Amino acid sequence: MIQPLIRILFTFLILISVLSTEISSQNIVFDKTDFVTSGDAIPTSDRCFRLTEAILWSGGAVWYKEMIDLNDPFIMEMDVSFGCYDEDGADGIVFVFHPYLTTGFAGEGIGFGRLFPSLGVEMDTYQNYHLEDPSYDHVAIMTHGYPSHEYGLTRPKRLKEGVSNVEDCKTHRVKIDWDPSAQNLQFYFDGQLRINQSVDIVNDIFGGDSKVYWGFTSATGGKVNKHMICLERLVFTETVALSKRIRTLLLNGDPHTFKRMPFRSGSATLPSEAKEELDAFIDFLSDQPDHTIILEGFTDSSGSASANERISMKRAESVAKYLISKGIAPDRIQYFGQGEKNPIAPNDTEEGRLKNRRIELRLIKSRV
Ligand SMILES: [Ca+2]
Ligand SMILES: [Ca+2]
Repeated sequence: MIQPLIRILFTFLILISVLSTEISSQNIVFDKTDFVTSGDAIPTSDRCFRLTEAILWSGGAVWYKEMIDLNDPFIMEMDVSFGCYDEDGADGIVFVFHPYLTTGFAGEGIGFGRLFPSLGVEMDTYQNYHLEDPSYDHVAIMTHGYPSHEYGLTRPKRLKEGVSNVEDCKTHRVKIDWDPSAQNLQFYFDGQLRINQSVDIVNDIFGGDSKVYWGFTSATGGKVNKHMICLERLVFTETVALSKRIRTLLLNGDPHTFKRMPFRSGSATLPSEAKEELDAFIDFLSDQPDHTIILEGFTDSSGSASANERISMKRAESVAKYLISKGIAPDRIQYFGQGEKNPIAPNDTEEGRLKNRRIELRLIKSRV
């Protein structure tokens, strides 16, 4: 009984932190469909993934589908668990930036081995003597998939101060914070700042290319553990250029939900971060003159159905007006208010309601 209560309290605290920064930053509303898995990794809930089961020589990875731009800030928080076996446990989890959606070597490579070029924040739970691993569970920034600390960007240190083992059947909170203006990478474990490293990731690691995927890799070898991650919070500016995946989806007639339209409850004013996202669509929409642009507004279930229909229509209209102000012909755009119909998330949490307050975009090819 106590654990669910703690979980609820924890979720509540996270929500407060998310909501308090909602207006000024780019908190991403996400779920498992925003990620791709490889190897043995599988989603176990909307935002949790099992990277490996506690079996011999297993490897798995979870990657965010879209590339990010390392010239923009990136913050990610998650809960990780390294399983329950200490003495016989291995190998850990690595947070990775890498330009390809691939998984590296298992065992001591922790699914990160041989990924080139790459930067990995290694959370290593097994001591490989020949890699200069210390006896305690440790963290270090590693580059290009070299698992040996001889080549690490930082020296290994304990994941948590005064703690030698984190394979303790518990979840641990991890936060990665990349600040491109200061060129500084921070790693927090259970609230403790453990790595604070200045590094020019774009130039020194990726040869000037700032577009990368990010994700997690994990592996077992001759020793095993069940490795899990649950993503809690993402803040980053999505790649401004519209991804090929979204273009294809739209040209197939599928709807696209805008990621960064956190309309305040009851308001139809276009949030400023929404404009940035819409700007990425302008060129693409201009290039499809034979397609009608359909905008549909949706709300959460708070308030009356008729008021929700009205406000959702106004929100869709705000988006339409913005597109028109950027040069899209008004007669190409149709907008509708669907109110609280078709929720995509439960309406009994603020997080779910925020997801439901959304605008969907569809393209329909006009008859010639
Ligand atoms: Ca190791
Ligand atoms: Ca251990």
